[in-house]
Amino acid sequence: MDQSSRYSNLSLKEKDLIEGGRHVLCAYIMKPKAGYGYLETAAHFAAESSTGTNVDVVTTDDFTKSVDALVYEIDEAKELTKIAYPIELFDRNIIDGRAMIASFLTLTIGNNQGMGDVEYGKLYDFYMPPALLRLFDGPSTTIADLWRVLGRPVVDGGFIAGTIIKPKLGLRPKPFAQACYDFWLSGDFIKNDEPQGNQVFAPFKETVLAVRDAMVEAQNKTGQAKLFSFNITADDHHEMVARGEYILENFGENADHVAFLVDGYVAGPAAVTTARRRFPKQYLHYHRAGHGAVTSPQSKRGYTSHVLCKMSRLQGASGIHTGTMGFGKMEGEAEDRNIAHMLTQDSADGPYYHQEWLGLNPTTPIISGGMNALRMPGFFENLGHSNLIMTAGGGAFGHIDGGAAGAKSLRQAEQCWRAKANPVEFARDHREFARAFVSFPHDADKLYPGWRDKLASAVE
Ligand code: CAP
Ligand code: MG
Repeated sequence: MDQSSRYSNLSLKEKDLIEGGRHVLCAYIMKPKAGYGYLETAAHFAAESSTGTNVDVVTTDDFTKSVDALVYEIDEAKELTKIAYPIELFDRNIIDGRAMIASFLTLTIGNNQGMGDVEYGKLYDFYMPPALLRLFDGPSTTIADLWRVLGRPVVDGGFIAGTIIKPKLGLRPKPFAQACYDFWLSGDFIKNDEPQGNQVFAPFKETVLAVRDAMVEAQNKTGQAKLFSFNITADDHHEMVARGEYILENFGENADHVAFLVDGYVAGPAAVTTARRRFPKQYLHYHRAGHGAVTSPQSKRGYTSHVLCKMSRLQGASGIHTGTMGFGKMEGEAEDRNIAHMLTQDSADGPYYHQEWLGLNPTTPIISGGMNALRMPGFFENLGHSNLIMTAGGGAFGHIDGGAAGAKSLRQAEQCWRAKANPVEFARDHREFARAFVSFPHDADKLYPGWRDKLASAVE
């Protein structure tokens, strides 16, 4: 059945839809299966994403039609479909009238993902009008709160040097806390790796207490504040709350040095909002493990990393992993810096839509995945600033002189970029940075050919 007469209106102008402020706009790359017309399939896609199904139903009335999603632009050659969703379609809480990402996903990227006439459809960008944007929680705690704890300026407070305790799993509480202490001798921020929680060999409560003690020790030793991001992810929100409360009770005066990490892709939007609403004073660290299944450029379904990050700011993540923009081990490219800009700026351009955030708090880009000191100068050069959290697990604990030296090497690498220094020259009088060259020789050869001769004595 061709539904294009009802679910498309190609005379609608995007500018007018934005000025009207009553629609969420979505840009998809969509391809029909062989034998199906482009507009016809796009209209079916819009129907299934809003008021319709594959046949007319007798219960439809005039009001129903006023909330149809409409295809307003197509470009078959580019496989581009743009759809306008009336904001009335999106579910609101009965407790406070607020909007939710679960509903946004169910509509814009729900049943349309499995339709028989669609080869693929992937959400590349969306525009959120002010009337709906203001109903999202947004972040309540930001990097400025972490900078305040660290005793830094709350604007442009600079680079937060972080790590992930490695090995990913398999440390008992004592060696785990010892690794924390070592890194904290020079670093600022440590996070649980995404699968770490309450394993039998590292019981949660025992580990929390050991980390607490290590933090106190490291703070006493260095005279500096230290930060830890605890994984509180669970299927059951009571479990998440129990973990969060246990941490806060036991950290006492250092409770504001603690962030809560949520595996927000696998545990879903409900887990993110549980943390956002139940612990609004804690920095909410969104780890996105698993996202590649839908966001990878190789995946033709789902949505992109840009979309994931934008949703996380609406939901209220204080920080989210944004990838390493091609400088680390995970998929990504230099242009992904635009994702970071969308998270931090009040007015930013996405691939298809400009977004005004209307003063909604920013979300920190958390840079992670195969980073080490050698890869950092290039990374910062590409992004243009270092007001962010970077976590380097292998990059810190893979340093041949251990976690403390690894942490120092990360800090030095950022200083090298800020000083606009040549990294090989800089390494001559920054020992931990120099020793990163011998720790990661494969990277060193690739990024700084000729370093072996120039640094021969500095790296001994
Ligand atoms: C990094 C990491 C992070 C990834 C996730 C890991 O460790 O802890 O989970 O950064 O990817 O387990 O791989 P390394 P993303 O520093 O040792 O690589 O940040 O892209 O979501
Ligand atoms: Mg990890």
